[in-house]
Amino acid sequence: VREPLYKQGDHRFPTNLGQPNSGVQMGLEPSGEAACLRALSPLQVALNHQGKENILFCIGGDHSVSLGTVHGHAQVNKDMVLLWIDAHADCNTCLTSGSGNVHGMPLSFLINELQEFVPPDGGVRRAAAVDIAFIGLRDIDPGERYLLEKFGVTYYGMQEVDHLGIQEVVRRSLQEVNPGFKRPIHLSFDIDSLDPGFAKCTGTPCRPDSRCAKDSTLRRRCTGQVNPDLGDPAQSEVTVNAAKEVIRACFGWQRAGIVPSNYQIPMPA
Ligand code: NNH
Ligand code: MN
Ligand code: MN
Ligand code: MN
Repeated sequence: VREPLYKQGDHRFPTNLGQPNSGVQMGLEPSGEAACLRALSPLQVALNHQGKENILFCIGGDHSVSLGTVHGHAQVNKDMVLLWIDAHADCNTCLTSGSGNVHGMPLSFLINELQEFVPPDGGVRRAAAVDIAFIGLRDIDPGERYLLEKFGVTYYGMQEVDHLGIQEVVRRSLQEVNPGFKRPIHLSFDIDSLDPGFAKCTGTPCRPDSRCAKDSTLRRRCTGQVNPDLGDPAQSEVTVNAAKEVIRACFGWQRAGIVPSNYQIPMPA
């Protein structure tokens, strides 16, 4: 838990994560499906103790870790909204999943409206379908597509990102799930939302243009998020660097650099 480097309302940081009690979760490394249980209580404790302006950042994996982080965050901030940045929709139920991988299912347990389709889960806190926006989707399974349409979930695929630009897509997403930008945001970021040119070492890489749509069915059986075992050392370094860039961006880092608050231009003598 640490203070964000940017100011609230900073127009250069359109996700507005600077608002109180927001959290970011990033799926990393192939540690497996039980990780969600370990994420649960620390996240909740940290959110209970953090100052109003802080962001909680959780790195864990695989992406089923979100089951714990979303539950923990929603328990503390019931009005939380959820941004899901991912190539995949991760809302397969145990019965619609073709792979059986839990990291393709976490949202089936976390969306209120889907509860009749999944086994009882012992009281996980959830979000309503209208409180979720997906960004970056490009490989949605048939059952997932059905559920997204049935419950009117907001989603923007890569076509919209290409056409409108990521900033406009984020702005529209937040406008839909969080009009007025008053509610805390939980950002769940899957490394496979990135172009595999920057993040190859993940279980289900998926090129962001539409030509790739079916590629990943071949790789469907892999699990894992940033997984250095899946590429050569050079690819692994590129992937880890991309992950680090995303993490730094969550705390206000920009390629343009940040103007230090008390900066004064050195004057010649
Ligand atoms: N939709 C597929 C499945 O259910 C792939 C999910 N893989 C992911 N999701 N990496 O982020 O198995
Ligand atoms: Mn994914
Ligand atoms: Mn995912
Ligand atoms: Mn994934």
